[in-house]
Amino acid sequence: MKKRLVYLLSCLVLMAGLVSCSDDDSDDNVLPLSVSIVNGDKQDVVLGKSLTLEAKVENGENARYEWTLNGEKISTELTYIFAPEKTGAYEVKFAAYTDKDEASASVMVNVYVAYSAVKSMDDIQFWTGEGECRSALAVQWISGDDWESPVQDNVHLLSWGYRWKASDESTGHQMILAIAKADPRFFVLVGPGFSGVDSPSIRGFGYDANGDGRFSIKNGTTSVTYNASDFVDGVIVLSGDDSGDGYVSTDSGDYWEGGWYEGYCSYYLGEDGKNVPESFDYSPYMANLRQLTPNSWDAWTYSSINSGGVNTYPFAEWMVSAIANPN
Ligand SMILES: [Ca+2]
Repeated sequence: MKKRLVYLLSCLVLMAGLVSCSDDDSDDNVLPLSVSIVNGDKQDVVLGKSLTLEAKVENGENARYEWTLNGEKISTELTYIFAPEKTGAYEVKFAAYTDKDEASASVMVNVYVAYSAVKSMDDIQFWTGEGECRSALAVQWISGDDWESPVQDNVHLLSWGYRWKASDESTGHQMILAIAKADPRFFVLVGPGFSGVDSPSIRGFGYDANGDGRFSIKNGTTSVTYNASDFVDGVIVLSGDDSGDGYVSTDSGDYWEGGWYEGYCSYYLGEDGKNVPESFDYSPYMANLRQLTPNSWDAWTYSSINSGGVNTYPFAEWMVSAIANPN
């Protein structure tokens, strides 16, 4: 392949000089077949919608095309419209064959549930807690590489409702713990804060987005793995040297974000009110020092760099509801 590439490059150089390529070794003279899938190797689609996958083929004269889904042949066209019926991660592969050559490219398509849009607190479907006051928690995960201007399909800003009594003096941290306990899909890593274990910090958020009951994160450096059953009431309290950095979800259909030095969960507060705030401001408090107020909105995002200048804001206009409590 390398040899062929070098030959190709030298041909191009020669052609630029208006000198034609030699026909001496005709087999190697054919430009290599290559294929790619438009929009890249990881794409998301909401369950209920379809995703048009388009392949690009170069030097594929008379080539035969084949799309496969998890190994099964599904189409022989250049374009394949994928209309999944279940959530999950699907490997869709495109291959082109000529008499002498073949090439393929694949895309991992994550199919997630169609969450309901949230414009006001009444739109939130998951509720826990008791009392006359209501607050909302929202956590944002972004899939794909573009965090600054992601497309809506890659923004997952899920929200939960929390009821509390005014006499409880509930904090933002208590709201997170209560929701983690109540929602079997929601997972939280907690670590010590800036003044030790008495001031907890949030180190990570996870969500069993494909709803298969499995959730697992693995640390690429230490190989430490936490499974759903390791979380107690939805929470793992980190100790020792484990900062929460370096974990990734082992299930590409789930959401995970976490860390402390390499990136961190950042905390935003919106204006109190029944409707989703139009914008959120960076919280001046750690969650355990943030006193909830009636109709308050707390939002968390993940920022890749530990710097006040580079933060990922909540895309409030795209807020959706976490899946309602299981029966
Ligand atoms: Ca899962």
